[in-house]
Amino acid sequence: MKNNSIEAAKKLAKLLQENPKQKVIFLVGAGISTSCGIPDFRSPETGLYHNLSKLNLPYAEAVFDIDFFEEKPRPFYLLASELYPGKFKPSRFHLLLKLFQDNKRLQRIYTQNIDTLERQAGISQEYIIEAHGSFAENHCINCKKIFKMDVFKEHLNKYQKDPSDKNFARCNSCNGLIKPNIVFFGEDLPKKFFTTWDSDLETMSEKETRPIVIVVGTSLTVYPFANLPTDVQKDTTRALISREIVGDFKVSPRKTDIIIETNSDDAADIIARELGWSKQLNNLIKEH
Ligand code: CNA
Repeated sequence: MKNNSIEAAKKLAKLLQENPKQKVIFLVGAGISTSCGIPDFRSPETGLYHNLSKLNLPYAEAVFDIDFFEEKPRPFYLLASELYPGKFKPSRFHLLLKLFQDNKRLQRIYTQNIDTLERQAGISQEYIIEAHGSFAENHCINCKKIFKMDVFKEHLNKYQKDPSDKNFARCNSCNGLIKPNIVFFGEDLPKKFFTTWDSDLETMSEKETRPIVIVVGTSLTVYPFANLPTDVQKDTTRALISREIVGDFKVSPRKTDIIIETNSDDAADIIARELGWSKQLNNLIKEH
């Protein structure tokens, strides 16, 4: 880890120590889960988009296109089998998030991830906004009927045993395809995402309630999520923990931005150490 990143991580921790009542809003993406063995989308060579190229998709994002899914559901089944919750453990960074909750410093986590690892780390649902939904529930893309998690999971299990199986999960009312409630391109984000962000933005206008906003492991390329760091009021400190400088941190950097250009787990270790949470972090790692 480069010296300036270590210094930046220490600076962030110092800010948190000097303002013990200040809470944190995290905006996170696939990068916080790569160390768990879940590939992100866009990292060269290892990212899912790179690996999906073997499926002859017209373009990589087609796997999340509702019209394409209706015509060819199979690529999404392949992607779902790579990401499906249950087979992965939270990373050190997820466990640091849990410590922010335990130490009463967590205001919110907005996650683009669909792996539910924030929940598995033990973070309470009231703090988590799953901006792009999750696999927890399904619906028919035709008549919108709701189905439980298992309905899609059963078909996914069959697909994993025999990828040539042509039976996809279908609605028992209209025979439409059943899809998990994860947000595809062109679909609306959950209402809660917008209403909660509006109320979190309000907390930024008062000095006493102003949080710090920390963006972690996202390429900031998927909208409207990518707009959140831009929305953050100028008086509010923003930090970025990532392998690369992205989005508004690159296009419109602010003097007060704290840039920690490194792996999220390495940053987690330094922040935990500086805040005196290393023992708690190690205990959580042992528990998981
Ligand atoms: P992305 O576009 O793949 O970007 C990931 C970013 O994280 C890149 O900038 C990487 O350089 C960076 N990065 C990768 N590993 C690390 C690391 N260890 N530490 C720090 N930074 C790292 O992913 P986004 O989240 O920005 O894109 C949004 C998509 C990805 C959402 O719609 C998700 O549903 C989707 N996605 C989710 C998962 C998951 O649930 N784990 C996995 C893959 C994709």
